[in-house]
Amino acid sequence: MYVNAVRFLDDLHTLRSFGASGVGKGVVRPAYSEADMEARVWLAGRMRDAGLRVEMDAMGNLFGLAEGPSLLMGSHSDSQPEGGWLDGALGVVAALEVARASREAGGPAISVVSFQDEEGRFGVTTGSAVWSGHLDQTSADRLCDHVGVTLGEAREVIGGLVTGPVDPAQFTGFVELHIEQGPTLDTSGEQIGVVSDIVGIRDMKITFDGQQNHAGTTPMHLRRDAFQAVSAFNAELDARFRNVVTPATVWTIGHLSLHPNASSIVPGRAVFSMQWRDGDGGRLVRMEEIIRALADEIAKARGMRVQFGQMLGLEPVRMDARLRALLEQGAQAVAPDNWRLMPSGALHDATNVSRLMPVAMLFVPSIGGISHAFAEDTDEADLVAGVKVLGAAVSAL
Ligand code: HGY
Ligand code: MN
Ligand code: MN
Repeated sequence: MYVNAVRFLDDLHTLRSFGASGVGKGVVRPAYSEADMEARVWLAGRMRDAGLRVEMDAMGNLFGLAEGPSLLMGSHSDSQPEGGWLDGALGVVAALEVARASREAGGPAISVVSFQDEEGRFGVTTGSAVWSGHLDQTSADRLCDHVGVTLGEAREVIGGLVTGPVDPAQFTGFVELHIEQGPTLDTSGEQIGVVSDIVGIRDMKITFDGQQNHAGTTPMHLRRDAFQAVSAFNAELDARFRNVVTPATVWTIGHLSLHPNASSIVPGRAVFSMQWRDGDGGRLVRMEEIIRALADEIAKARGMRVQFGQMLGLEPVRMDARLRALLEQGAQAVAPDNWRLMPSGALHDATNVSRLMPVAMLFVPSIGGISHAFAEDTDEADLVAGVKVLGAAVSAL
């Protein structure tokens, strides 16, 4: 099979033009934004050019389908509010190239997917969560982004493009190429990572309600300042986790909104995102207990109310042994003794898809280990190597 590196890189750079941030190679292409929808329309055209039948489900997951049973490949083309050009996009465009190359070589049938809202404007990997049955459409539609728009409202923009549900039974498996998004391969100098497992995740909003008041006249000892509660919670959390977490466990408060967010007002309400990830589902549960107990304790001590939002999450998953072995053989052929087996600390659509069929994943290095930032990048030789490994694996099917 001949993987066309020029055609692949050309498509990848064209996809970057949708929502280009103007800062480095970054993109701003959140789910259902104008840039995201324009990118999906362009991708649909490239799928048709590749001889694939285009379908879009009600979530906006975009499929390019081969005839008959096929191997599904792809990832997502939505981005974080500030995202890199490769997170998700690489896997989608690589899948497109492998589908074309395999067809030209008379190889196995390959279908392509770009899932919607992998980056969780509304939750955690929302598009593939609904497609896989992990989340029902009605519950998904009620999820809100950080400014109060519901998914149900946001997905109205896809109206005319929807063709209907896409039956997973036609796919024999799913393979996703992605950038590593961490420092492991860049530090070791290895070109390819074959994924062993994907970590599990929990994500919920926490709200402290105190008392909004005047910032000049309210004595410090009488304040019920919601930001002070968040600050105390954050300062204490690491110590409470100490005997539970490992060096591989991560936790993040990435979004905080204060009400009414004004210099001269003691904030009465603080809403923040609490997210934690680990490869051990039991540890995720213990961390949740600690989080809830600490937030309750802080609210009580400060005369506040605490509310916990809907718990979103995915369990850790193991990659399929057979598909993984094919990727390992491909890695050894393309980058002899210059690849490794490794877990994924980032979440991926493959986690949801593993409910439906065997899945496997492949990584290429991220320069400086940077991702979810405009500065995200990968050497083009490494990007092409990743596509070649996919090509080799498909040839060996
Ligand atoms: O956050 C994640 O791991 C993924 O990029 N959505
Ligand atoms: Mn991604
Ligand atoms: Mn991402």
